[in-house]
Amino acid sequence: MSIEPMTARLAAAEAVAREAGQAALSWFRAPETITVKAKGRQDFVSQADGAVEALIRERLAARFPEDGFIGEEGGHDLDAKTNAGIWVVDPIDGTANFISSIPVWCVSIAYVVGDEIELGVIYDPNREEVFVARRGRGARCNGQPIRASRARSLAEGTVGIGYSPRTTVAPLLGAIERLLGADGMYQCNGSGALMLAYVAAGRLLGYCEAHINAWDCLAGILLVSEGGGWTSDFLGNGGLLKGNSIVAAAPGVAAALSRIAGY
Ligand code: LIP
Repeated sequence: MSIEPMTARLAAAEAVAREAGQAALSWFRAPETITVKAKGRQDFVSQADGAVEALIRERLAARFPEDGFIGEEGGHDLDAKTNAGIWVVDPIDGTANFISSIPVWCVSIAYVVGDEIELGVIYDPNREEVFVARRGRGARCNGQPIRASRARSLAEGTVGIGYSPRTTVAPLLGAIERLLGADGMYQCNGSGALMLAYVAAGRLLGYCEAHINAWDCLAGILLVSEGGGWTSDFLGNGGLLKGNSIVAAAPGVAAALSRIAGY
């Protein structure tokens, strides 16, 4: 019996995320073997990132040779003539934590066809949590359905706010000031993918960042929307290759957080 292609891709994405996460965990548990380079200001990479991305790229290309691939470390392989879809991968999201032995990082794999995110998998091997979403079929964590928070006010919880030197500090400081003024609270755990997964699971009320890359956020965006949350239009205006701002929120606080983010 032939398996429907998207079903096959979702099963493969989860299996590859788990294998990649365990490979990353082996590096994480041997910090003396990790060498770190700076790609830019507060933008680090280790040989673990490259090795794990190569593993993911190899496994997916072997199963789905017609698909394109965009990875944080290895760049993109896009052939518009043949692509059935594009895998968008961050092998280790939360790199700053990973290289500092802080167990807050994950593997993020998304699959995009045209302007739709079809599949998203985020695997956190530190907590043994696998977040999975397929467009139109809901979101799950370790097989159990997850949903965005039912909060009606930002005063009821915490919002994740990401930052990188790709933007000035003004959007960050403005968002923090407006959020605190609305009796909200913020956190930044260093992994945009995990913070988006936590919005989908109702642990955070929302997440925003003035500029984030597609490989950091596409899986998380699908998790949030399939968990009943709201997200801004990340892929519009070239977000796949240029990155974009992101606002993701529980439905009851989406308008308030969009105003507070200001982008
Ligand atoms: C990180 C993102 C985070 C962002 C950081 C960094 P990385 O990804 O997940 O949202 O604020 O600047 O880009 O570099 O750890 O894969």
